[in-house]
Amino acid sequence: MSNASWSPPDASSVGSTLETFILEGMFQRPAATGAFTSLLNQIALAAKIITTRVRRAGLADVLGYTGDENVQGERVQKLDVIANDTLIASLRRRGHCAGLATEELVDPVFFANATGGYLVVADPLDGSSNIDVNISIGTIFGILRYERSAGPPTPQSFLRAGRELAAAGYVIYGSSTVLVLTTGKGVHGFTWDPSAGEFFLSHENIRCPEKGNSYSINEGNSAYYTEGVKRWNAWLKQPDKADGRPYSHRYVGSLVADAHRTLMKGGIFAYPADKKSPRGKLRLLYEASPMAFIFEAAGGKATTGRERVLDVVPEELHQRVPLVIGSLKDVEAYERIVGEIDD
Ligand code: AFP
Repeated sequence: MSNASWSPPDASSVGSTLETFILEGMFQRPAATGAFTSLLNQIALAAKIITTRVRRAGLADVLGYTGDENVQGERVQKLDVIANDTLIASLRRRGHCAGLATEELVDPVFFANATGGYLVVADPLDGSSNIDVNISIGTIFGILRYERSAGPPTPQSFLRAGRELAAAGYVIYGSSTVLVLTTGKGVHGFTWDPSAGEFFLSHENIRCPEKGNSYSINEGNSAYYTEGVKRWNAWLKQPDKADGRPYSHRYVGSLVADAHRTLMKGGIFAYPADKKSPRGKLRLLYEASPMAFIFEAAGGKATTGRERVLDVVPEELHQRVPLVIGSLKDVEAYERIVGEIDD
């Protein structure tokens, strides 16, 4: 069926590129040196290279496992290594990034020649187990300021609560490649145009709807749920027309994909602590904190079930944490129902 109100976009109009958008933001702050803009551009460059590799994965002998295990004890995919190496190579340039900690590295890498005051945390390729079956995967990152007068950074320099992030974002390699970015005020999405070789602003000022109608959790773990999570899970499925229940269930198993849908359409994503993973499964530094930062900046909410995710101070680099993110009202309902039972 044709849509009579649609007309083709003006072929002469050129949208704002990611670089222009960042630069314009910088010019509004006269004291800015350009280092932050340049660092974001290096992350965008890594995203461009990774998306190209992901798109050609079936043709370039980069699918499958390397035979190694990462620090989490998970089997490493070849694309995990490529994404990790790409981030290191990109951030090493220009000297703005003093150190990088990722899910794939036992210890952070430090860039000895760097003069800039930023540290980056990242999950270079989130959702690896979905790579071979063409399901959306992504890159998650967070940027921390580092005071150079404190001396060279150490692994402890990364152990900071998410509320201290200067910026966070993710790239989703899905039906299109979209980079979502925030510096804490306003969340913006940029879509990769392969013909122009640029990310263009496509989703300005993303707001997470106040309430949604879908929930996202690994239901296969339900035997391990705490009593509180079981009660919440059952509540979501109880019909209540006025409240929009039952909610639909959506679960991809790539955090970036589940979070992106939740951010855009509303609803809730939960990977709670359970009897199998008493501290949760997702990593605080590389997954939970950046996502929590993005959701809060978009008007949503992020909790461990007991406290605000952005207030959790990491004790170790690869620490795991329960993560519940989504629409404000949906996360509040989770806290209320799960909080009724002390388990
Ligand atoms: P992989 O990178 O090993 O695929 O893990 C993905 C992930 O860290 C996160 O992206 C998902 O939300 C979560 O794990 C899925 O975990 P389950 O397979 O236990 O549901």
